[in-house]
Amino acid sequence: MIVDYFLSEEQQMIVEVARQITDEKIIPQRVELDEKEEFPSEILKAVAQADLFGLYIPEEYGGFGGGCFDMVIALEQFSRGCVGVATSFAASALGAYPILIAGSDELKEKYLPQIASGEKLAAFGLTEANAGSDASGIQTTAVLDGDEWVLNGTKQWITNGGEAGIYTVIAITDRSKGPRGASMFVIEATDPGFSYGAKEKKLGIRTSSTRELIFKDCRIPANRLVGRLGTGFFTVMKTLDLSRPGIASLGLGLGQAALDESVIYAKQRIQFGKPIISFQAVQHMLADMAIQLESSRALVYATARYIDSKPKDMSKVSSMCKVAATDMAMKVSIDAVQVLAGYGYMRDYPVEKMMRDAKILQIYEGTNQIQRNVIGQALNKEYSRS
Ligand code: COS
Repeated sequence: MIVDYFLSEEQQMIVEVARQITDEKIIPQRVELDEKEEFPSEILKAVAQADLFGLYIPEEYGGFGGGCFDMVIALEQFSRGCVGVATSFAASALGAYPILIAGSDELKEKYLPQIASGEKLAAFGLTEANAGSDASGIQTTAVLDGDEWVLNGTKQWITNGGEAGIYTVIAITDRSKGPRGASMFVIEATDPGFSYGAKEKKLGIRTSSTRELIFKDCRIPANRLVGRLGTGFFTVMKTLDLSRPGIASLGLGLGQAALDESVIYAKQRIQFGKPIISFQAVQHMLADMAIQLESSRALVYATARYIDSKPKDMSKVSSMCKVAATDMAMKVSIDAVQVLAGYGYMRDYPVEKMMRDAKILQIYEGTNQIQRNVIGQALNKEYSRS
């Protein structure tokens, strides 16, 4: 029994719908999707039919009109089944956020309904070969030529690459202006001069698609600029503030699944004539897993609700919940493999996949070291004010 977080009726419904998709579609297919490294198209169709792609999109653009908390509780369910599937869903929101945060009415009207209905997936293009943690070190350029922007460069490790129809991509528009010299654009999959690299082979989340986005004189209309010229870096930072609690919730679902598997196994596994759950060494491991999981859940839920109150600055709290829940997921999934021991190491049980999948949570959307920098710098600022 987990703590009651007093969800509204609507929120309980979101959990229920996402839980059903997870139990009926994701869990039965996750091993095969992982082994074949196959994109979960059929599952995402079911998510679209259940109207969950529009959870965070305003009703005027065909969405449900919810917010960060609604995304968190849906993502938590999906990642209980498979973080790879949940990542494909979350990455569409990540790609849509820049349009939502900074896009013109025209861009919102054109793209958000397609994303809300699940007709098209979105993706977010920031990372490059030499710009990961150092997000402002990107090299991709966009130059205005008449009434078109011309993009050149390569984005790396882009989730939903090759599967999405809509991409929000940051490029340098004036190198001399530092962080104020980058701008955000919407790219469509069919734009001339836009292509993809090969699908990457990954340690975990193998069902998700990760590819390079390659721009060779890619021409797009001038009105695909998202927000004002030179505001791209700021839009990226605000996007990540909004999306990181979603990554935290992937940690919650994975942590819950790892704990569930561990307790069920420990009750069944007999050694020295008793179920291993009766041994204190195992009980203490399970207790620590449960404590870490529930404290992370409390922090992530509180943070998501706070973010929905639209505070002026949310970087610190967003990073805090990302670190807490994803470090927890890594620890809890490693411990789950330990509780299941020899069986846990075999692919017949799901915990080895959970351990492989957990690792990316500490890396993508900003490594947990970068999150600690953000938190540390925010503390430094807060305490200089008082
Ligand atoms: N919201 C609004 N503005 C922000 C912001 C935020 N969350 N974070 C930074 N800014 C602003 C700063 O205030 C600064 O503006 P001023 O010049 O007016 O003060 C500007 O942006 C530059 O900020 P800063 O100097 O802190 O930028 P840095 O280049 O030092 O980088 C980090 C900051 C490391 C935090 C950033 O590069 C980052 O988040 N990196 C990780 C990126 C990431 O998540 N990559 C994973 C791939 S994305 S899936």
